[in-house]
Amino acid sequence: MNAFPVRSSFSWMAASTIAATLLFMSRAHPQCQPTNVPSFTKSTFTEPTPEAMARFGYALAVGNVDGTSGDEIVVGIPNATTLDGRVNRGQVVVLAMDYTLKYTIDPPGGAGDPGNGAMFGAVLHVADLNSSSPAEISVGAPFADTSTASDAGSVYVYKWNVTMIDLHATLTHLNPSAADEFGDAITSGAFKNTGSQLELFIGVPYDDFSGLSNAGSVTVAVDVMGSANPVREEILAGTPRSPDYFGQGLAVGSFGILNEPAPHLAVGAYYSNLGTGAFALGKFEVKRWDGSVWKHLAEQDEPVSQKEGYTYFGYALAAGDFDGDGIDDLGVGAPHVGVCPFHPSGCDPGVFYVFRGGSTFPDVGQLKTFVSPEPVNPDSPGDRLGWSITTADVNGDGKKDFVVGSPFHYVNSSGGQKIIEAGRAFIVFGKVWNCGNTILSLQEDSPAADFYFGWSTARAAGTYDDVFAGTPEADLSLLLLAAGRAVKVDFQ
Ligand SMILES: [Ca+2]
Ligand SMILES: [Ca+2]
Ligand SMILES: [Ca+2]
Ligand SMILES: [Ca+2]
Repeated sequence: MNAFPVRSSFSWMAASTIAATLLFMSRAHPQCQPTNVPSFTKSTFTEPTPEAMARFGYALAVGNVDGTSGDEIVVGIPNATTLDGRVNRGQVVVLAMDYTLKYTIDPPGGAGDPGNGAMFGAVLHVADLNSSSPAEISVGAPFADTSTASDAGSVYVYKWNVTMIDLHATLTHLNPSAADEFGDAITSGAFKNTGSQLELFIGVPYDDFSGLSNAGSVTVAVDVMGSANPVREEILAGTPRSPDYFGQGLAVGSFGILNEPAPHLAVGAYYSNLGTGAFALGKFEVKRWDGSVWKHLAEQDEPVSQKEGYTYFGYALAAGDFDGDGIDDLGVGAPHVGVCPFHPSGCDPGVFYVFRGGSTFPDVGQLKTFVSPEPVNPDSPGDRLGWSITTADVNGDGKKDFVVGSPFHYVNSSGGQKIIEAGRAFIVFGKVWNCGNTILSLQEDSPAADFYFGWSTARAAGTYDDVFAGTPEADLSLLLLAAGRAVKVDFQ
């Protein structure tokens, strides 16, 4: 995980009422009906008792996690003071859909205590891991200290237990060492399907082994809910190298690779040089469980930016059927494409790619490339499109839409000034593959510099899925700097 950027100055811009803008990129094609862009309302919510510098909204997830039938909103506050008064330890809150507080989850004490500065809640994953409603909450604390190693990282799995949300398991790396950051990414999938139990996949991008510093790995926790101490396995890159940071981006999908039964696991390695000697090209790899080993199927490096390096290709991944052909497609963020000072149109605007699922996946001949539809601001230190990615079907047409965060993007103030690093999120609407895609640009109603809207994104299922985006450095008042907030975009 990258350290949170230090803000250079504090500023508070007047509230802007700029509406979200629609941008169309169209090409003639007989199947290309106009995209239905539904109407939506935005509402903003905060921690019920906000705390300065706590960074509410750094991570978001939505799902039914308790005994009531509806969904809850799960929000990470990785720099929160916990109930025992310890500062900067991290916390997770579970909110009802009306934003009232339902539960507060503090990191555990005792043997599983992650220590201060653990960033408990920096990463969240909500999924029903045991095919028994409700869903479980997995909380990453990538800077947790284990008994033997500082900042090795831990993941805590919580389950609903009649009246409360209880800690079920504390997971660490099989061989924790300092600064591994176990828990920088978390996802799940049914690869072994032992009793309908999902496996939990945990990225360890700064794992060191065999003399390879920061090669990275993925830990698989098998039958997570069947035991408080689940079996753990390790997935390595096809050819582990230093420093690949393998394991930062994770996505599970069924990508249609020829002769390779689904599901498939895509793993990002955003710093990989692929052994070329070039600097940090970035790649993703594709794996599956073949009954005895986690088999390496394919890999793909950053495809189109003249191999400029330092693109962070693979930093974020998400899977879904974008074009509606029944096969999952892979969205890949490369938020640092456009390296200073070589890039003519500004630094680090970022690029978002969609690789089409199919027999030849991943295939640069079946690739869509999206840049920000807003002009890049040459004064900006970088928009970083592709920093966060979530799939959702916000217009209910059966094609997954990608919600792509660009948290360092400027927005325009009502006076026409560019508000640096206020943040935007873009929704790229799914469409038949050869059709042009529609992009919806979202921003906060009251954007301000260095707030980072779009740092995190999440989806709530519905007839039209709703979208959530976090603004973790939002100041709520002069006394509540960087308390953070989040926005729900309710599509109708
Ligand atoms: Ca519920
Ligand atoms: Ca469950
Ligand atoms: Ca598809
Ligand atoms: Ca859609």
